[in-house]
Amino acid sequence: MNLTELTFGNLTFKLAQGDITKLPAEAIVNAANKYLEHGGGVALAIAKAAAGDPYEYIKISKEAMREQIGRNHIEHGEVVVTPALNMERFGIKYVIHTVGPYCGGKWDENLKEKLKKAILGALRKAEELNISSIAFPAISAGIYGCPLGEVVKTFLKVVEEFSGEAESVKEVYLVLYSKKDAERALKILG
Ligand code: AR6
Repeated sequence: MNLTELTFGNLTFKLAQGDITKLPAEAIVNAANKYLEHGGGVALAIAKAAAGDPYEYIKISKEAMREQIGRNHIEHGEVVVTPALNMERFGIKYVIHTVGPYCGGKWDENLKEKLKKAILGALRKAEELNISSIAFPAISAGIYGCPLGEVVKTFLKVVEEFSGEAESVKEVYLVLYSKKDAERALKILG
């Protein structure tokens, strides 16, 4: 599953290919929408893997959002934590929901800043939870239509910047679902 890794201080950035719902990191990140309606893509896969019935996990997520954020939506950079439930058998403890930008094929500095916030928010929450490993999907590179290459480059940049403040977090995975995406990411990191 692991394709390559890069080291930034005490932190290792690992590129992996496969299904994030089975990746043994203490937290996995969900590429959610702002209402935590897990209707498609990796969000639906996580909701099904965690709770069986995705509607049940949507309910759990919305309740957690009300408790943790005090609103019924999140902004870029805000995150919500839910238990991994059935995914605990793979060693996953938490799901950290974050929302990336909608690009629709476009890319600019503003979209990049929104994606950076979404990634950094999840990394900082992992520190707060005192965990050592966290796995991300390619946030915004699916239904939200951001260019995969830019998403991968942005990840690398944020992880490098974050390594300066990381204490408990030692491993950050970027998990690409398809072989084709994984090969493209590998070229960028290579
Ligand atoms: N494991 C790893 N990566 C996956 C998996 C999986 N099981 N399934 C899909 N991907 P997307 P977005 C990849 O569309 O673009 C949802 O409906 C996929 O190949 O899941 O941020 C939410 O509720 C792609 O590279 O997220 C939001 O409404 C990446 O995950 C909206 O989609 C992200 O694709 C968010 O869109």
